[in-house]
Formats: sequence, C-alpha cells, structure tokens
Amino acid sequence: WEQVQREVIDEEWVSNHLPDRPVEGHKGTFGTATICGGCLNYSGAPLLAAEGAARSGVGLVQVAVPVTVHTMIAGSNWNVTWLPLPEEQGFIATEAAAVLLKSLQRATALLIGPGLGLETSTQKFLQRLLEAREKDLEERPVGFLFNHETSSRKPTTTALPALVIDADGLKLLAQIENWQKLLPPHSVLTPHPGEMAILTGLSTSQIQANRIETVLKFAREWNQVIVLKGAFTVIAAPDGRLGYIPIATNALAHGGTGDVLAGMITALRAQGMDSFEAACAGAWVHAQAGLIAAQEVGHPASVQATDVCKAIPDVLAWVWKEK
Ligand code: NPW
Ligand code: AMP
Ligand code: MG
Repeated sequence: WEQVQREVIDEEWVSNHLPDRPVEGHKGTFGTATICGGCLNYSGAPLLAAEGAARSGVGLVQVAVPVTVHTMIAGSNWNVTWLPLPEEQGFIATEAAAVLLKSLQRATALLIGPGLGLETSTQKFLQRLLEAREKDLEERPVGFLFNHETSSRKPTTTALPALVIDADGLKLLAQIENWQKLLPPHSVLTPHPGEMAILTGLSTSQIQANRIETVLKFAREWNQVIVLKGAFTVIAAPDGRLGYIPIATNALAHGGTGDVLAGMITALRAQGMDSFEAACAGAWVHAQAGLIAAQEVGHPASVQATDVCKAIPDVLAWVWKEK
C-alpha cells in the first residue's frame, strides 16, 4: 500500500490534465470516438454515450448499433456518423465483429457496452473483437498505431484502439473465458457496484464496504484502469495511482447517467489522454455536471441523463483553459 499515490480530484487537477486545444485544430486533431452498443430494449443508451462524448471535445463520434436500432434512432442526432451492424432480432450479431473492425480505421478510442444486452450472439461478437489481431485483417488501419502503454506485458498486437468497457459490455466480458488475458492492458472498465460484483465474484456489499482496497487490488491484478462508480467514485490504475471524486449527489441516480460518463471518458481517451487521467477527469466533470443539472432543472429529483449532457459545457468552461 506504500506505493499507492492518492489524488483527490478537483478543478485544478482536471484543468492541469486536460489536453491542449490548438485554435487551428481540425476534427482530425481531436480524435474519433466509436460508440458501440444498443439493442431493441436499450436504444437510448448509445445515444446518451454519443452525446456525452460529443460534448467532451472529440472531433468525430461514430455510433455502431444494430441495424433496426439505427433505423429507430438515427434521425435523433444529426451530429454523429453511423455504422449499422448485423443483428439477431435486435441484438448485435456475432458477425458484426468483422464489420466493426473494418470501420475502425479512424477511431482513436472505442466504447463497447451501453445498452448492448446480454444475448449469446453479442457475447461472441465481443469475444471475436477482443481476439482480433492485426495479422488477421486484410488492411492495416491507422488505428493500429495506437500504443496501449504496455508496462508489464508483451506489446499487444490487438486490432483495437484505446478501449473503454461499460454496462452490459462488462457483464458479457465476465462470461468470456480468460477475459483478463484477452483485454488490451490499460483499457478503462467503468463498473457500478453491481457490475463490479459480477466481474470479481464478490458481493455488492463486500465491494461497497472496501471500495478503495477492491479497486486497487483488481486494477493491479487485471492490469486495467477501473472506475468504481457511485457516490464518491474511485478510480485505480495498475501502477497504484488512485483517484477519488469527492462528490455525492442523487442528481445522478437516474437511468442513463452512466452511459453519459462512459462516452465522456471515451472522448478524452480519443484525444490522447492516458487512461487513468481520462477516467479521473471524465468522472469529475460528470459529477459536477450532475450538480449543475440539478440547479438548472430546479431539483436533483428531476434531473435526466440528457440534462447532465447539457451541463457538460458549463463545467468545461471553468476547467478547459487555453494553455
Ligand atoms: P440494487 O438495486 O441496489 O440491489 P443493472 P443497469 C446495482 C442500459 N441502460 N450502489 C443495483 O443494486 C445500460 O447501458 C439503458 C450500489 C442493481 O442490482 C445497460 O446496458 C438506458 N449498487 C443496461 O441498461 C438507461 C448499485 O446494480 C444493479 C449502484 C442495464 O444496466 C438505463 C443495477 O444494474 C441503463 O443505463 C450503486 N451506486 N449502482 C437507456 N435509456 O437505453 C448500481 N447498483 O442490472 O446492471 O442495470 O445499470 O440499468
Ligand atoms: P450507471 O449505474 O451505470 O447508470 O451509472 C450511474 C452514474 O451516476 C455513475 O457515474 C455514478 O457514479 C453516478 N452516481 C449514481 N449515484 C450517485 C451518487 N449518489 N453520487 C454521485 N454519483 C452518483
Ligand atoms: Mg450503466
């Protein structure tokens, strides 16, 4: 535990860690975030993640959803690009892995999970993505140049850009044999306590009783960055860095707010931030946006995830200073 470097995340920390935004930058300068999720029951989740990403500085957002979900939601956001995926009765099908991999040429970060559902075909889709290696693909997309900051393992040859896994993506991951070995190191996992219980085999109450110890232990063991969500979110990196978000507000206790957070962290990763720093900055901005949304709508009880998206620019206006 002596090696643990604790950081209480605040305005100054976030301001110091956000990347430069050159005035002459174009959309390519600020990266592309691909958001993959959605099923017939959860068509809003990928939209919320896309909106969280688009409000967090990324140059381009691409949304990859089952083809029928695309038909339902594409008209509701004019600012993003779309990748309709092969599906099985409204859920992403196994063969969608090849389609998604081909479209990742520009992606600098990929989010998998919001509203994905828990079908077996979608689990196999995730497994195929994680198993994809550069050598398996016909062309070498530029996204392959991504450095996964391998520290203790051999350099990865994964075909994937910087990865964020959330929501049903985490539940499906837990069902894949050897997932700890398949997942590129230094990806960002964003579980709520229920999802963390599924990943670890612990109970939710065991996790809640030892949030900091749990997140540090598994970040090290899995060689991943973990964001353990809920009141006073904690973030741990495999090297012992620990971020603490000193904010509790039930303004965020509404469906879809976690999807927004996952999109925000993906956008910061897409802009080149280190996975731990992107996770801490994203979680702090998200919590502050929850507080502002409560003021804007008049009461925390009435906040919706879309209100949190609308408040992101207010938070960024304090912290994203010209450098
Ligand atoms: P409880 O209730 O206290 O026993 P699920 P989900 C626990 C999509 N969505 N502290 C909680 O425990 C998502 O993206 C789509 C303690 C409960 O058991 C997913 O793909 C939306 N416990 C899918 O729905 C908007 C906590 O976790 C369990 C906790 C399912 O995701 C909604 C609940 O989690 C949603 O985002 C805490 N702070 N937080 C859309 N508009 O399309 C959670 N738990 O069963 O994984 O359900 O999180 O809603
Ligand atoms: P999810 O459960 O995936 O929708 O995520 C919920 C989001 O809201 C996460 O970012 C949580 O950290 C946040 N959240 C939920 N309840 C609270 C709370 N009481 N205080 C602070 N943040 C919260
Ligand atoms: Mg969630």
